[in-house]
Amino acid sequence: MREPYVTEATFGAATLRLIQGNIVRVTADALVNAANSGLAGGGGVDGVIHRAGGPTIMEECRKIGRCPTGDAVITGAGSLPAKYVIHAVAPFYQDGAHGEPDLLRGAYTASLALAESHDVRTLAFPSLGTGAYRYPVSLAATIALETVATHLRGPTKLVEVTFVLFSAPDLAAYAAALAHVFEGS
Ligand code: AR6
Repeated sequence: MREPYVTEATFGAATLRLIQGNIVRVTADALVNAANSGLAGGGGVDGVIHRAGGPTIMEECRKIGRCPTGDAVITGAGSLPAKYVIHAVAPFYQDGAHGEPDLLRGAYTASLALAESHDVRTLAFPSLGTGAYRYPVSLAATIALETVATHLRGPTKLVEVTFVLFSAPDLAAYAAALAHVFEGS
């Protein structure tokens, strides 16, 4: 039997969608970066966002300094077609017994709070934590989608939240998780 596969869900006036692609090719009010707590730049999403957005994003990151794991900070978006970059710090996954679920949830919750306080209407997330930080994608997908769905069920200025998944297997994992999140609603 095929896994249920859902790539779009509506919550009141807001839409949550899943797409496969490169986050810097997405136009949104804010893009979320998969950052580290030193806001020091790196590979993966972080590398691509700083390369595409230019040096002003790093200048702003240096002024902010640090961001604890499980939290997020906001900067401008340089030359990217967005107003803001929200730098969210996922945990490095050890075994799941070191607070990883709460920290991953915190990275999403903090990003959503910054989006609301900056009047963001359209927001794009990558799959935080599931690259260099090795969070298992199906576990991360459930936390990511439950956190965003819970947020969108409450009062929100957001009208569209897009998860930009880099690979087809990651998109499939998120689509299966979204079907389960929706079933439980
Ligand atoms: N667009 C969308 N998703 C992408 C892209 C892209 N252009 N590039 C990679 N991914 P990662 P993390 C996917 O490693 O695990 C950095 O060095 C990737 O396949 O970017 O939170 C930072 O500086 C994976 O599914 O973030 C930190 O030190 C997901 O995005 C550390 O890595 C996240 O992978 C953060 O690690």
